[in-house]
Amino acid sequence: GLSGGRPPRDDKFARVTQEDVQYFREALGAGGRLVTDREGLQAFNRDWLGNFEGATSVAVCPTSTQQVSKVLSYCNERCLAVVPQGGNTGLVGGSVPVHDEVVLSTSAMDNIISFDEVSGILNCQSGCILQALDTYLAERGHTMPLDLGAKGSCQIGGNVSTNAGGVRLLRYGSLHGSVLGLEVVLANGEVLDLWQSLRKDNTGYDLKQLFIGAEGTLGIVTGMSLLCPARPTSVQVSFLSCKSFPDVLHIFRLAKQHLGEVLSAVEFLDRESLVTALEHMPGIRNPLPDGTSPFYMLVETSGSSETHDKNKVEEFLAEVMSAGLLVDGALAQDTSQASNMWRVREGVTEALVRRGKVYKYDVSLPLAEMYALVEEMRERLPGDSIRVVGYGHVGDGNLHLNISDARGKERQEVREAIEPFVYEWTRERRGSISAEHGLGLMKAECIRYSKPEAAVRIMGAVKKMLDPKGILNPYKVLPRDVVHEGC
Ligand code: FAD
Ligand code: S2G
Ligand code: ZN
Repeated sequence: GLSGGRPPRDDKFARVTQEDVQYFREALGAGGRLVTDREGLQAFNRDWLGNFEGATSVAVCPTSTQQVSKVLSYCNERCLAVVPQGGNTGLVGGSVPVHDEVVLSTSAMDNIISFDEVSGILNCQSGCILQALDTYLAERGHTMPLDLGAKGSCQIGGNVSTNAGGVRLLRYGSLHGSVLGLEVVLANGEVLDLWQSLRKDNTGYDLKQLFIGAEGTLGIVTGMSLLCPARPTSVQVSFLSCKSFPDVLHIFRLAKQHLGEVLSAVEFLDRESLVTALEHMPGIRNPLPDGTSPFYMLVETSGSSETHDKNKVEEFLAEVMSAGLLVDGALAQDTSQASNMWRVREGVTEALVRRGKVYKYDVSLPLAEMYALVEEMRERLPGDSIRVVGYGHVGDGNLHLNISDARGKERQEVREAIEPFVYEWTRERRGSISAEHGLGLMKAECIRYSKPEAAVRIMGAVKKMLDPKGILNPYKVLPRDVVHEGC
């Protein structure tokens, strides 16, 4: 579903010819993977939600920085538009072509280069899948500093490019802090070596930060160094139910107070989210006998002492109970109960897609008003096949408002009941219209709801400096009126 409608093809871009494909084939050499058949291209043209479908005629899978550099400098010369693609799990249409842009996939760049068990610093290529990195680190007593439901296919280069948040940001902070160094190939093929592996480096402007969250519009991230925490040896997961959103916030406060340094996640989901997950995700069950309370929470601690942490969690639950906030609660007794609790929370995304058409809004709001938007949306939407759900990362003030329509296709009257209301409502509270998923194509014309004109103009100037011809991920992130001509 496109908020602003699909932009027309910018005919400053050349169209791919057989000579281009031949050049890519030679640039990749024998080992390289190049996809040109319609069947094979589907996976590159279609986004995870199935909302956006492009029409590339060639997907290029380089295995090295040098190959990325060769491909990009050629495309820059030819003025061929390029979409960088990682695991293609993005939710805002940023990772697929709008028209016939070349797809440059990092899927074949999945080498782990080194890991230092003293400093916890990992060096790897962008195409490493998040889950694979976490498994590698687990064997070495460490963990990735982020976790999200797409871990099985999202790649660390895509995580960096969307500045992915996920369910552990509360504990390990954002990638702006965990990423120590980046290697980026610019539109003209120049390799920008920002690949330090230092916790501190105050020599000039911290340029790598520009590429974290740039969604592939400023350069292609090919490698990085990442600070990875020691893996917790004791993880306690509890699942609670309560009567109101103010109670959710009160419980969050108690969690910070009583669990403090071992607290690693505070997620919430409303009853509608829980019901949707239970209806559409076989293999998960309600962790509580209570399926009627309006709100549910998952509270996780990650520490190094089972007894110490269990005591803290039990004390926290007793405190929540004595404050009269708890309707029901359970502390996972084993890993299967703990993973079921997580599968309930992380299963909502997939469940919504299975139920029908999803209108997704990923907003940051002041905590006190975080759920009011869900209630207002319920007022504005018909109650027929529509279900309005709210869930997300309480600790980050990040609400995932999803409007689900069991009637699987986009309806204009539904979209118009939501937009621009949701964006205006968020702007009035100085929230963000994209907490973690990015702007992509879906919200490329919406940045001004959350950024002042001066900031948008500076972003346009940065884009023009780093990608003068505008070949990197065109039509995305920045509004068309600030992205200059070129080519
Ligand atoms: P892609 O989707 O391939 O690309 C994402 C963007 O980054 C695109 O604009 C692309 O052009 C650009 N890009 C990709 N690789 C590179 C590169 N090497 N260099 C430059 N640009 C690049 N997101 C969250 O933040 N938090 C969540 O909790 C979360 N949960 C999710 C759960 C599910 C089930 C799903 C399907 C998605 C979820 N997401 C979440 C969204 C998505 O997984 C993240 O945005 C993720 O970081 C995308 O990684 P990817 O490798 O799939 O990137
Ligand atoms: C989450 C995933 C996408 C969504 O589950 O935390 O970021 O909106 C989301 O369901
Ligand atoms: Zn999220």
